[in-house]
Amino acid sequence: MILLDVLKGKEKQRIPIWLMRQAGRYLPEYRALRKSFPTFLDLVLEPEAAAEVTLQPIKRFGFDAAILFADILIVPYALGQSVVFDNGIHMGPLPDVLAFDKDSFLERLSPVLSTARRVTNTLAGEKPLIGFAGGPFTVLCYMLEGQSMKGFPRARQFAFTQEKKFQQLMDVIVEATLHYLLAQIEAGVSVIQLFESWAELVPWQKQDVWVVRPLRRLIEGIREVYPNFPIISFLRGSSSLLPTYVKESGTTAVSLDSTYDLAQAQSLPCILQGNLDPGILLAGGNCLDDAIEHILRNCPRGRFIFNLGHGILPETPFAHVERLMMLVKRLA
Ligand code: 1CP
Repeated sequence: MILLDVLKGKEKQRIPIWLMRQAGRYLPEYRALRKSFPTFLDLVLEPEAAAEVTLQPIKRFGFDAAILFADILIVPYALGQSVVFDNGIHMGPLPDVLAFDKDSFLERLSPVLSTARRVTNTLAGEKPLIGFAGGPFTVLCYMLEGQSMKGFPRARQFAFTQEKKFQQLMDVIVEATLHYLLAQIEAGVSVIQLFESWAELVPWQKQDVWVVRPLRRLIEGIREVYPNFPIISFLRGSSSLLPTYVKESGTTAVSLDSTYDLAQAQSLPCILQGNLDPGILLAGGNCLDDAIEHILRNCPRGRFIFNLGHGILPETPFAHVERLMMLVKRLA
């Protein structure tokens, strides 16, 4: 399994590739299946269909890994907060998170764990399944804001003005997320990606407490049970933090967003992933070919995983993904 080989520092013949948000709305077979479910959450909570959606992009493009079909906001859902995915995100009032109960939390997540078991069985050791969770800061931003809102003003105001309460909530999100990730690993996932998608909203004074320490606790918690388990961290919009983060967190790899020039990221002492701009994949043509070639020329061979700098855009023609696969497999 080439993706695991790279993450474990072994010899490899070519650069592995998968794409963030590779299952989803840009695929006609996803849109067709999605129609049979009233809401996105209904689909996520139906293991047979969710397993099929997880495998759709593997069947069509031959990516080197599958990623579990779920969402980072499944954690708030399992903590008892209502989450509606409908033209953005709409969430109910914050539940009494401090009354966290591990058993009922994992019980609500059991369909997702069942999806993971199904997919692992189908992949039969030929390709890895990536499990994931949101970074605690990102997840708490959604929980406090109650919706997707540019800059998360209310969540950040809460964080700055009610620091103690914010920290207590963070501690519970970390604990819950750790249980969820360990359960995913028990269900068969062989890599974890942590999506701290809103790291860019954290000022330097708070980077250590809001981002580095919570993610490090997740990584340490996983490794206490599964030593050396491969973990990819995505701190979107926070490249200045990466050198410190890599040193202090113990992450196996970092996923780079598109603001980072790969030529300059080489000095980071870990495996690298990313950083093709999803807008360039959407645009296609020469601009796509040039960007792919630039990445392949400048990536650290043997410790690089081809990916986007953020999730694939729903409008992306799948012919552009086919072109990407062809070039990466031919040139890499
Ligand atoms: O109706 C639909 O089809 C809903 C669209 C959709 C899909 C397909 C959402 C709503 N989530 C997902 C799946 C999903 N989300 C996956 C698994 C599929 C795959 O990767 O192949 C994963 C890993 C996520 C992760 C996720 N969800 C993140 C982190 C990654 C990132 O893009 O930064 C975030 C921030 C979310 C929240 C979320 N879920 C869905 C939407 C539209 C959003 C973003 C809302 C916003 O604008 O803030």
